[in-house]
Amino acid sequence: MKKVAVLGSTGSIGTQTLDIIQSNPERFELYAITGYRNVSLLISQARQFHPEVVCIADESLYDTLREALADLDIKVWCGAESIVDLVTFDSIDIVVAAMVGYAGLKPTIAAIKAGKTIALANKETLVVAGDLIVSLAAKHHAAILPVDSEHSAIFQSLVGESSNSIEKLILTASGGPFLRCSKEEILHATAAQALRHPNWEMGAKITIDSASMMNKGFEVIEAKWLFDIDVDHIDVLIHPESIVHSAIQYIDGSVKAQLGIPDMHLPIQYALSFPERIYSKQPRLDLSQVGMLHFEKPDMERFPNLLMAYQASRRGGNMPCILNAANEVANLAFRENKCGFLEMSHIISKTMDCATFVEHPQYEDYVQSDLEARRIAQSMIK
Ligand code: MN3
Repeated sequence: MKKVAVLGSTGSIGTQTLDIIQSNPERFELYAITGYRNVSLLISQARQFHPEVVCIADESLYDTLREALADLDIKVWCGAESIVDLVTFDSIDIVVAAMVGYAGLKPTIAAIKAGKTIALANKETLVVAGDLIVSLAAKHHAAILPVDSEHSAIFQSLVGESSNSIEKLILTASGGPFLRCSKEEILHATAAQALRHPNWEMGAKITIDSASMMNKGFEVIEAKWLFDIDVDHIDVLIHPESIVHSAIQYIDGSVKAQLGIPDMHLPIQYALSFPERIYSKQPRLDLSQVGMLHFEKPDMERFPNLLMAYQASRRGGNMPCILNAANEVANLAFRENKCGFLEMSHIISKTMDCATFVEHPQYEDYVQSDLEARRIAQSMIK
């Protein structure tokens, strides 16, 4: 029996993780859940699963949560610091890190230091501080298992192989809703259009990142740290059907890929059950129904965020942290109709130019860089 803590249980990955736990009660026990401010969903999850601990990040909702669960024997906590404490509980085996953005960094570090296995959905953690995370994980013998579908595909394609036989990684990308749009059309894209992802149902922040290709840029950086491979050996390939979830090209020319329907249940479940594969009741991929699969190179001119992610990673140091902070500010501003679609790229690029570069950042440098980059990016928004 694996005891699981789900950080971000009310989000898209979080709710699907709970589905899997519910379908496999003989294997997994939900030990703790945390949410940002969706208190009603957090309450119903707590009543359904009876975890040991429930924590809400937004402290103003603490009383609502506590009163709603008063008749149950559940510890009710609040605040970001409580999430950091919660992940270190002795009983927890796996921490599913499914919070959105930079907020996931601190609790993930705490879980790694406590030697927990991390099922990592929060890619921003590796974008912001990949070197720190990887070195801490090695020091504390904490395994980091990918939940992101592309990285899960690579992880699954690596089974039985040695990492020194990899020639390159091929990360697939759906291309998002603007794949066939002209630069002019992208210029005038609205948040409502950007939120209509063709294949994947996800939260709002990542859906905008997918439309702008920043998500894929982040995934390149995520792959670099997870699989210890230089970004110049990571290719992005547009694949509109989202059936081939990613691939590895080996030194003998062989390409191994993992395929499936676009659904996060499988990668989440694989991270939870690893090294075992367990039965899933999700629908099966029927290639005869799919018929054709298409692939093409990405257009970095129409989608400059992808190029910026490569540049940030090559520069190294705190540059990916700056990239992420500026993107979080621009992404939110776009969703609130405070900046245009391509303006997001402009804000990120300017912030990367202006923020203080630190070549060998420590944890505190990341905290400072994040704050500084947010200030710079915010100053460019009306
Ligand atoms: Mn992905």
